[in-house]
Amino acid sequence: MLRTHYSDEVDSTDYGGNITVAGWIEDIRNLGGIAFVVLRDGHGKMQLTAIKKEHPELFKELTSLNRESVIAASGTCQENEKVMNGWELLVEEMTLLSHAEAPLPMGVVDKVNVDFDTRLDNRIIDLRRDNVKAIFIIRHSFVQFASEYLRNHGFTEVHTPKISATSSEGGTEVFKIDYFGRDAYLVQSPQLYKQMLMASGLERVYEIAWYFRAEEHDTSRHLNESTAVDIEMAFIENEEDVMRVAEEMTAYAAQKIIDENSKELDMIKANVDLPSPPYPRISYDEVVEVLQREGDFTWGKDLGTDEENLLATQLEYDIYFITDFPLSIKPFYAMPNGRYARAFDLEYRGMEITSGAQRIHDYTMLVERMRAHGMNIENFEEYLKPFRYGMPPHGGFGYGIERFLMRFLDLDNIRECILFPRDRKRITP
Ligand code: AMO
Repeated sequence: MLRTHYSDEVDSTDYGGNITVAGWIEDIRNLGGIAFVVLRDGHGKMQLTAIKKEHPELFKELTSLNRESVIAASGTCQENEKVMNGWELLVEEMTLLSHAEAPLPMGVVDKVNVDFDTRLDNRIIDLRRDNVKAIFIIRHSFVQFASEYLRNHGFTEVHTPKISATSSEGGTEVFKIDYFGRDAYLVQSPQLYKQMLMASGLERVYEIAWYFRAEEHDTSRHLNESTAVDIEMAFIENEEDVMRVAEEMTAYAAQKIIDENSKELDMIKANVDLPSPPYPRISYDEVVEVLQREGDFTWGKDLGTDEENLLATQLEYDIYFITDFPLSIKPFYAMPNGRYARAFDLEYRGMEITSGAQRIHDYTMLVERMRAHGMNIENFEEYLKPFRYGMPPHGGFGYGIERFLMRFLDLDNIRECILFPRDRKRITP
C-alpha cells in the first residue's frame, strides 16, 4: 500500500519512527522557513511539517501544490502536544499522486455558504466535508443495524427484480422502458414479489430495495429514485404484528447508531432522541377529528404534507402510527376491515417514513379488489398464481431510508441523504 498509517492509527509507539501517510492537502501555511500542511485522509486529519533548510527542494514542491492535491508523505513521526492528534510528521519525502486544478468548483473547508445545487453538481467534493460524509457513514450504519435486527428475527435477505412487466403501486408514477420491443416498468416497490415469496416457505423476507417513481412532486421529501427497507412476513395475526417489527427495528437501529456513531452525530449536530416502543397508535378517524377541529378536512381524503405538518403541531408525539385508514385510499392489496383497511403509516416528526399493511391472501377477494381498482387481471396472472396454490396470511412494510435519515438527522432536504439524487430536474452526476 501507499501508506503505513491512517491519520487515526498513529500512537505513541510510532513516535520517533518513520511513517508514511497519504491523503488530500486541505491547507498549506507557508511561514517562509517552515510550512504546515493539513492532510486529510478517510479517517481524519493530520499535520505535516516541512522545514526549508533541511529539504529545500521538497519544501518548494510541497508549498507550491494546489489545495486538494493528493500526496503520500514520509518522515519522522514526532510527538508534539501543540498540534492536532498530539503528533506531526516531519516530512522527508513526498510523492505527488494527483494534482488538483485551481480554482476548485467549491471549497471543502471554507466557511462560505455554497448553494445546494452547486454542492450536488460537485457531489464528490461536497462529500469531502466532514458533516456531509458523516451522513453516509450513518446511512451505512442504519442499513447494517436494520439488517442486523431483521436477520436476528428470522428474516432472509432477498433481491427481487427491478424490471417488471407490471406496476405494483398503480397510478401514473411509473417509468416505462423499452424491453427489447416490449413495454416494461422500473419497479416502484418490491411489493408484488415480496408477497409472492410468502407462498414459497421463506416465511420472513426483507430487501434493501430501490424504488423508481415518476413522482410529479418536486419537493424536499420526494425522490424519483429512492431506497427502502422492505419486509414481508407470513402467518401474522394482523397488521399489529408488522407494526411491532417496524418500531422495534427503528429503536434498535437508532440506539446502535447513537452508541457507535457519536463522532458522526456530533458533526451533524442532530437531535436524535427517540422514544422507546411501543409508539402511539392513532386511528385515521382520530386524526380526522384533529384536522377538522383545526380546519377543513373531508373524511376519506389521503393525508398530504399540509395535513402532516398540522398534525405535527397538534399531536405531542415525535413518532407515531396512523392506523385504520379508509380502504379507498390504500392500495388494492391491503386487507379490508369493513370500510377500513388493515393498513398503517409510521409518522416521524410530521412525515410519513413507512407504510405497511396486512395483505389480502385470499385469491377471490384479491381479484375482486383489483377489479374494484380498475386493474386488468390478465396483466397480473404471474402475481396472482401463488395465491391459488397455498398462500398464508401475511403482511409487511416499506420503510424509506432517506426519509428516516432526514428526520433522524434533522436535515431539511431528502437529497442530503442520498449520494446522487434523482429528481425531476436532476439526472446528473
Ligand atoms: P409507499 O408508497 O408508502 O408504500 O412507500 C413506502 C415508503 O417509501 C418511502 N417513499 C419515498 N421516499 C422518497 N421519495 C419517494 N418518492 C418515495 N416514495 C416512497 C416513504 C414511504 O413511506 N408497497 C408499499 C409498502 C408496503 O406496504 O410494504 C409502498 O411502496 O418513506
